[in-house]
Amino acid sequence: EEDNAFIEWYPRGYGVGFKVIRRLFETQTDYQRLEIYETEGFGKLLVLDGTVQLVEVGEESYHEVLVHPVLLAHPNPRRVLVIGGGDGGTLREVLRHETVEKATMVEIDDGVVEASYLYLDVAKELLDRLIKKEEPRAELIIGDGVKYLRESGEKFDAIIVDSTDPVGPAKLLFSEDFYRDAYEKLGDPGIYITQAGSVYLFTNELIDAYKAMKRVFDRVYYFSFPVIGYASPWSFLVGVKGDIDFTKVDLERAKNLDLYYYDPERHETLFQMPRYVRKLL
Ligand code: AG3
Repeated sequence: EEDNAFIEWYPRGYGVGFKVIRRLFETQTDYQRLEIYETEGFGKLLVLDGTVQLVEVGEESYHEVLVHPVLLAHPNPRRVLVIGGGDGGTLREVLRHETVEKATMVEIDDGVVEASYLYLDVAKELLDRLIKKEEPRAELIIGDGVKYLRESGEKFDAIIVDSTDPVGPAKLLFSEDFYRDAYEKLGDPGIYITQAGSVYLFTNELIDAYKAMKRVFDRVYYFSFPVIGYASPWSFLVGVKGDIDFTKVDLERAKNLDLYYYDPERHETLFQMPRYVRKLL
């Protein structure tokens, strides 16, 4: 690796890198190796097991796109479950929806929550309130999302999976069994979204996840977006229970959100997918 740079290496030697000023923190949590860097131009960088999770400047290019399209496609999302997302960015976006009465975030690694609270300007105040149990509309559960979903007696209008890559430890979150548990715990109508990896570099994983979701959900959609810090384009998969048309979003509710990357008035532009990938889906 080059001096003063952090590079994430993807398969076949494809790299995504940031010039860094210094490493601010590193630790081995119970689940993964966690590092935080100060970058030259993008604020702080959170890395888990060598993979970029976010940079402060541009994290909205991921969090807005993961959250708002599905919540604006659902007619009235009140109960939301977030699996993963320990930095708090996803939950922060969820709570911007006034329809949401209660959001639950299940993060397996409290080391991610703690380091994000201490070092990142992503959702500091929210994480503080969650840790102190002072956030009226949300709760944080430190635990295994797979187990939580299987055992939960609740139903959710939306389930949002903000995991690490569809390879390695998060692999279970991309299995047909997990999708079946999610389908069962969704209300009717209900909507599910997961990030699904780099279109070019994890194409096979994207296709496998899409096919597994097709066996479970009533409708499945794919889309992609260029996320700052990830090998672009990045893919997302949406599963629907019941009757939701994910090609349409509520533009009235969107007006209250003041978005920076995701453009609800151009929702149709999300569905961009390279032709060779579309043909495999
Ligand atoms: N979760 C998605 C991380 C996937 C990135 N993969 C990679 N860089 N190889 C991000 C957490 C942000 N809330």
